[in-house]
Amino acid sequence: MYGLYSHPNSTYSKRVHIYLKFRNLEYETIHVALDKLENRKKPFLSINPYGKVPVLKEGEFLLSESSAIIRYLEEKHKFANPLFPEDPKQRAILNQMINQCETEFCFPGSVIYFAKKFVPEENWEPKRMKDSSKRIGRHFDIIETILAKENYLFGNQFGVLEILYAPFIDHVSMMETKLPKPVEDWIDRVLHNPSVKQVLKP
Ligand SMILES: N[C@@H](CCC(=O)N[C@@H](CS)C(=O)NCC(=O)O)C(=O)O
Repeated sequence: MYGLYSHPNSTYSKRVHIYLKFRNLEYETIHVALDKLENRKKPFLSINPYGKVPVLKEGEFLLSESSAIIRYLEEKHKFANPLFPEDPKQRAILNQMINQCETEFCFPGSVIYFAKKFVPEENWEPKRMKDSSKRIGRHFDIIETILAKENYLFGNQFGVLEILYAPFIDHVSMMETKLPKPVEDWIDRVLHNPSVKQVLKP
């Protein structure tokens, strides 16, 4: 059975929980008390020297980075309906979109989320936060061109991108960005997916 080092408020961990539920893979959650900085100390630092969750455990094998974990499990299990296409060009496009999800949405989103959730307002960096909102707005305008025609971002079905976006779009109202209607409808569809709901709205 898999183990998943995780914390209930960790957006990146939630991605892997959603994936494991989506694939009905059996696993146990290993709680890491981020609030007590357990992740910054031994023994957790020998599990992930970067001190971050999630980390997948399979016997002696340890793997961090949410998207790498999902990719590994997908490749290992060879499901009948794989989330990564065989065709190298299609696969490359999906990997490109995964990177854009991280850099153009999750990273600027985390800047805003972290400030609003954990930093007193007098210590916010308004310019950085405004630039982050703008960057997210530009990203939404770009993905709108896909979502105006399709229900999901890749291959017109719920997939790895939706799993990676889900815990972050759950906080989209914090990001002070105008949502194009197709993006708003997509967010609604993603947040109503049964595996997503199981993790985000248990
Ligand atoms: N790129 C990593 C990011 C993981 C990450 O930033 N995890 C956060 C929780 S959401 C964490 O463990 N933070 C603890 C810390 O940085 O001290 C991934 O995709 O898994």
